[in-house]
Amino acid sequence: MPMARRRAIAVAAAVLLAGSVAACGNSDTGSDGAGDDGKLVLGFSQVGAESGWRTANTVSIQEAAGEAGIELKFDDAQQKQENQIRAIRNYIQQKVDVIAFSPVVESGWDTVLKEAKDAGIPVILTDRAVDSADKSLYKTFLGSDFVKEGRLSGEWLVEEKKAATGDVNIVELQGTTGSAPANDRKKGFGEAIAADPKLKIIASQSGDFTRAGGKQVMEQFLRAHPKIDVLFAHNDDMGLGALEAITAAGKVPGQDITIITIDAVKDGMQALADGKFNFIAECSPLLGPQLMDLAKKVHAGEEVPPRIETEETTFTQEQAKEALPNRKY
Ligand code: GYE
Repeated sequence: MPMARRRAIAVAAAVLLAGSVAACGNSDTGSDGAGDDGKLVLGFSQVGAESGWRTANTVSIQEAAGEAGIELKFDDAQQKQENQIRAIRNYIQQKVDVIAFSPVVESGWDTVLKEAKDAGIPVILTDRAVDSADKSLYKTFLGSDFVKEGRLSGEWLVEEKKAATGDVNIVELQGTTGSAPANDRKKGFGEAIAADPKLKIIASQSGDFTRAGGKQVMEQFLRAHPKIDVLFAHNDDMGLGALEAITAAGKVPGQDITIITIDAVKDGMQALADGKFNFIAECSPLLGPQLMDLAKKVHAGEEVPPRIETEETTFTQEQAKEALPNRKY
């Protein structure tokens, strides 16, 4: 494992540890929710530590809380909805000032969100959406437009394969089943490639947003399908895992198989600059500063827009080479 990555993991582990200690150790916040020193207390439930994106997102939130003078209670749900519900209930019991969370899947949140609302604690959704019909259950949703990321990926492919003759066989590595980014990226990509009937998704399966998942599912795809022209992976990490499977199968990634991913974290950008990936749609994990700003506003009872979208771009191999030296995550 490269040194930089090892260091990033060590930092993330330290951050997570510090966060969980804070989460257990601070139940004496008093009835007004303010911390011992009068700071705004934000209870945050993170999805997990499944990807480079998630690590960067956690660091962004931890750092921004410190800079904003907000006391952060942090919980890592290890990609399990039941853990997130438990963390949110703990935060309600502790009477934190504001709750924020990145919902692992879209469905099944109404009950716990209603509990927070009844307790008078404002909730902010960050990164991923919920499908609750009652929009009054949360104040705002801060995050990317995942449908657009999928669509931009598909549009690039349509252009790239314009001159190809015969069927273009695509395999798709989906993110966590039932998660907003998996549902939306699939939708956007599917809609865009419908413009060209020779572009065909011949297999589509979840790799759970992890490298190990991407590798394992890609191995299955390669065994089952002799002709794979394109891989669309819902995040960089699954694409990076798939690279190992593709190389092991004696194929050249980026040449024999065109690879499109989403996120644009450093390792993904490096693979793109090296010619192993062909295109990345960016998804920014740096949501911390905006989240802290929103927490202060909703705590002060200020109106906030119901939806705040992250600004993002896309990268080709040439653009990745240029952008890489200044990439923060
Ligand atoms: O793309 C993936 C992560 O929710 C946008 O979750 C996030 C996604 C991101 O595991 O790498």
